[in-house]
Amino acid sequence: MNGRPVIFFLLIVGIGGFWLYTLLEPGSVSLDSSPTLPSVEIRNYEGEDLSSFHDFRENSIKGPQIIQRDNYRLEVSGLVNRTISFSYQDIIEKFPSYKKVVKLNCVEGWDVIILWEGILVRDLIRYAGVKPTANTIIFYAYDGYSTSFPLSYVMDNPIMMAYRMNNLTLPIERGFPFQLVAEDKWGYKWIKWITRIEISDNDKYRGYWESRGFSQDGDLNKGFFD
Ligand SMILES: Nc1nc2c(c(=O)[nH]1)N[C@H]1C(S)=C(S)[C@@H](COP(=O)(O)O)O[C@H]1N2
Ligand SMILES: [Mo]
Repeated sequence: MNGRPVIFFLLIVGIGGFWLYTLLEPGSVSLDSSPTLPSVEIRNYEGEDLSSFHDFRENSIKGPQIIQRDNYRLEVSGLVNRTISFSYQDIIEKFPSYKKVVKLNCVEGWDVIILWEGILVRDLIRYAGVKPTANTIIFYAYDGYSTSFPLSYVMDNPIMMAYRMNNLTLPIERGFPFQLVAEDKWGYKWIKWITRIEISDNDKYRGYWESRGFSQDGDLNKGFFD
């Protein structure tokens, strides 16, 4: 008997078997899936040294708040043309994202320099549309915290609502899903765990620390008492 067909057969089985092995073997590389690797915190951005998210002192009024990403809604209401209720994904997909290194200064005397990434508050507000009598923006959080600003502060400046810091999704203690990056303002204006934004004509509204004696405008270049 001619041995060549047998050798040929064995060769085909061998190659086919090896091919199947590479497909099924657990360590094999499959090209159609792209597993997500955990992000790493960055500590330098364009030559500038950054603080770590561990460098914050956690002293929130009720401790870290756990917000489930899938149940989360952000409401924008009050003196708007249309009330908004967005999911986490809606916000991230609908609005352009921006990055900036900004320092947070707490009245307790510590500060942190962080690369923030988020959407602009004014993009959100423009989407809702503002009624002519509005002059104030009030932010409310999951822990009952609140703070407010003249509407012009967020409309005339590129003020961010951050969902990432130092290349990480905002950690729970840092305000997941959103923290306001209230540039040029004391830390107590940087509200975390934002759940609702109200457009208002009540320029006398005072938030959590403001109603306990801290300055209403919270400007860094002034003292923190009125
Ligand atoms: N919802 C909420 N946001 C908050 C606070 C808070 O207690 N609750 N504390 C504020 C204060 S006083 C500071 S300095 C900054 C940063 O605080 P952290 O170090 O606790 O993150 O968050 C601000 N945002
Ligand atoms: Mo603070």
